[in-house]
Amino acid sequence: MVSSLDTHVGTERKVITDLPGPKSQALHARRKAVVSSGLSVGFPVYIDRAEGAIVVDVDGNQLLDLGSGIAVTGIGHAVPALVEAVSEQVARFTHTCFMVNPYESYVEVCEALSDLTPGTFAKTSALFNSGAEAIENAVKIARLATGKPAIIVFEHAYHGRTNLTMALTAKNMPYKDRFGPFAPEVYRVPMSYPFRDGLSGPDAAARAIKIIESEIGVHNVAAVLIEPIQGEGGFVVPADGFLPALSAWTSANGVVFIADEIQSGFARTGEWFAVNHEGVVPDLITTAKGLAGGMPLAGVTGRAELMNAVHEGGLGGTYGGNPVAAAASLATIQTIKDWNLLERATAIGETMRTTLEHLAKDVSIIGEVRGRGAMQAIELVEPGTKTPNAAAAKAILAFCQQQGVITLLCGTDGNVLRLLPPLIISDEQLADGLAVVSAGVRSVQ
Ligand code: PLZ
Repeated sequence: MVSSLDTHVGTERKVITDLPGPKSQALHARRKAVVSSGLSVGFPVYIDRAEGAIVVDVDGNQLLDLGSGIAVTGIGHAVPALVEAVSEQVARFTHTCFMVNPYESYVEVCEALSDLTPGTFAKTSALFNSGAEAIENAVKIARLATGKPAIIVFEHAYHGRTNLTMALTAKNMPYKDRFGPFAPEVYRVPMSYPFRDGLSGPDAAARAIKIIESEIGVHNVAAVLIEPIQGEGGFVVPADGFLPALSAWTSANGVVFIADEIQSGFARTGEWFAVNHEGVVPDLITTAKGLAGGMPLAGVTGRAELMNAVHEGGLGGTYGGNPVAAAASLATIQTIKDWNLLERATAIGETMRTTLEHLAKDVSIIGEVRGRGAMQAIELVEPGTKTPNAAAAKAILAFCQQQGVITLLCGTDGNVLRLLPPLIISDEQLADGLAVVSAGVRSVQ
């Protein structure tokens, strides 16, 4: 279907120019004249095409993708099933607005979400365009359904860049600085961060709950909103028992438990959702990113009595659940099942973990290796301390970029290097990528 384009891409990393190459540099000069400088520049290498785990730039360099466009192209780039589904849908129709004229694929995506999310109770979904929009809607639904205003969020949280989601996001720079005033009735409590607080999961939960009860008041709280594994905030995996204790407290107190699975969901951690690792069943789950393999789609899924508490017309948007994005999502879900990508994510995680832990033993700037499945990170510290070392993280990232390996940073202190490879990455590609990351760490050490 895409045969008119020469899209064939090799499977190997191959750097043939300095990075960025001359064509990328020329494009970057054009960009500067017309694109707002408010958008950050991670790596100004302009992309021409991509396949599997390889991204090809306009100068013909083949880069190995260990970032998946921030956990979006989880099934890999240009997967044939997705290309076909999207192409066919574009030819059939691109848009009606689901609220004007509905179509089957929207319903099918919601059926799949009911089926894949934890919980055997009746569930319904609503679809949107971006993660932030899904979060906004989850908060709207929780407030309406409970009749209460307060939303509890956590230290290091990231939930988006719209006005409400900026309020929910923890980190000031670059997300919030001078963009206020922010939405009210958002309260932040400490996260479980075992590397830094040394607390057990239940103890960290008791600390957060005590603050909620004494400083906010249970009868004011609509929802507890949490990333089961924090993404932008530093791949913080809460101590075992933290999520179950919070979830039990919300159930006992008529508070809606919202899991933001936008980054951690959709097979990334070796389960459909990160909450599954601890048997936690949220009342509402937000999804985006890996849900549609690169097409913009997001969802809120949860208990029917909450989702359906909203009056008709209370939820919506022009593009939400767009037919092309819905087709991409159905192809993505089928691909995850057909290719056993849950198992593959677990195996990728084990390989990454073994290599990074081995490396951590040899160097003194890795404070901790953490993550679940194909969502792993190293937290960089000043040698032999726990002091965040953002300079080391930046230097490793730059080293990887020069070698043609795409990695990402995160963390409130910018000192965490995270790896989010596409789940179709081959063993050879993964070994190659990890060798470059290891060399990067050793070059900084
Ligand atoms: N919730 C857990 O990870 C998006 C942000 C990139 P949107 N993370 C990438 C950037 O710098 O803007 C994210 C997330 C979690 C919500 C969001 C927001 O999703 O699709 O970017 O709106």
